[in-house]
Amino acid sequence: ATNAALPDAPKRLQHWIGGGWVDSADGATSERRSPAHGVPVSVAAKGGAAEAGAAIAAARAAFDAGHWSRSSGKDRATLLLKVADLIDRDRDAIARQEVLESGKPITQALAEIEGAADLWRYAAALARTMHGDSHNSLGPDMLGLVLKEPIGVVSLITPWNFPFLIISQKLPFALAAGCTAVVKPSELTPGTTVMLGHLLQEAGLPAGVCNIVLGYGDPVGEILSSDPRIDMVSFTGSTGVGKRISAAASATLKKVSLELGGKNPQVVFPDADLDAAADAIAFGVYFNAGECCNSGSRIIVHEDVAEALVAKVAALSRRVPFGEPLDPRTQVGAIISPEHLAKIDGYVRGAVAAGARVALGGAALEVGGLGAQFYQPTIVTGVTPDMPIAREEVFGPVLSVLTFRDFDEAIALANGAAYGLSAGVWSRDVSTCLDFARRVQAGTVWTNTWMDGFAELPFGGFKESGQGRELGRYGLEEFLEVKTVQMRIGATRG
Ligand code: TXE
Repeated sequence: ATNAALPDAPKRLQHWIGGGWVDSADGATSERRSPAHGVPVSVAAKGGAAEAGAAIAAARAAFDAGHWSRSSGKDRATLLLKVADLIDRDRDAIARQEVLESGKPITQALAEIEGAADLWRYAAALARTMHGDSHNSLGPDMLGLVLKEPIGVVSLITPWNFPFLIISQKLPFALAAGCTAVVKPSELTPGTTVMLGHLLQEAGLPAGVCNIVLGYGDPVGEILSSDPRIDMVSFTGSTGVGKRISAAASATLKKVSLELGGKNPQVVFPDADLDAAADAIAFGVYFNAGECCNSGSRIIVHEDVAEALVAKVAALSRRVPFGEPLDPRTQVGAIISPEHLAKIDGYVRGAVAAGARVALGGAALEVGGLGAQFYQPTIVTGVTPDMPIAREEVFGPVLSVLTFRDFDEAIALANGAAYGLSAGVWSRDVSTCLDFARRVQAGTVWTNTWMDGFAELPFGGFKESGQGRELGRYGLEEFLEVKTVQMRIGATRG
């Protein structure tokens, strides 16, 4: 029954350059197999320097021509709204492709596509309300204007964990600002970004305003980070690649916006509602199989309630339905690749070797009728702050549990990682929550909740979790330049 739901033939994917759909000049392709089923689900053109160069030239020419970059906010908004409607129309097909390439469960893919459509609508609203500033008190014959202009040609480089959502955190905001773009999706999950390109074309986006080049970080991503015709790079992915992009972009001082990894603490005080906390912790670490920058992978719990909390989380973990991603009952799907599965397992083995204990799971899992690319919901206790599992991004369904005795120790542990993406605090005392929220080094703080997200609220990281913000007004501002105009007025009048 499972295999009957799989496609007969893999989807053929081409680059979108200057308004046309093309293969690579040298005919190179790369095949993607479903991580859950092991069958080919897409065959993508594999771009090189020729395709990257042509796409950058097309985006540059489109920007300089001005038919998009100088269009009205009203016209941009109209187009973005049309795209949102087309995403809704094709939601099922997009979600299916996302499942087949990423291994995530279908219900979560559907929610992701719905959330993405909302971002296109939100960006449309921003396109019509963005404005600069004026200064009328600089003196009797001076007027100052602060104009907001699109920054120019932007590279948008995206990862495999939420392919459609993450491109939708960038592209509609860049387009609302009036930028033109070259998009490079992850080589593991190119399909839904290509589907989006077709929707942009159907909505009437002028040729060259958005271009898509399929391929790997080397060479496509590197060219998109260094070419002098690019004005800004917006990247989501690993901190290591983020640093490389930042270095590559520095030769021409491109603006760089980075959404990188996290090692997000959830701090549970003894007065917390432990049932609510356990529920959110289980969701926060197993959502998207833990392949999530916001994974709440580090539990920092008061020692008085640690045992009770771990027991509650373990009980919930045993009930998490994982397996066939196309089954609407599934909540945890496959791991993205065999290499990544080995990396996750390595963190668990390493922690055990260093003295930690596996309270639940701790091994790969074969799901009947499917491949072996699954990992059990896993809880590791007795973790100390020096262990790699406590400091580095595991990016799997693996929870590390640390304990604390007082507030200051909790803050020190929470802030003890190089990352600073998000953090959670669980307490019934609002001043404990607020005190924690003000002292923790994180771009987002959830209090008595985890991983809610709103188009209106900015998202991004402190420290090595990145720079810049997406979503909210900030998500638009990233793609805007500021121009100051100083006018002497009335001086020529006799
Ligand atoms: O990410 P990469 P990977 C973390 C997570 C995961 C690890 C590796 O810890 O285990 O990263 O995942 C492109 N110049 N996150 O290897 O390599 C690449 O082609 C320009 C966190 O998949 O960062 C892809 O399009 N681009 C994260 C994109 O970068 C380059 C989400 C991301 O790939 C490049 C995913 C280069 N030199 C992984 N090299 C999050 N923050 O949510 C690669 N790329």
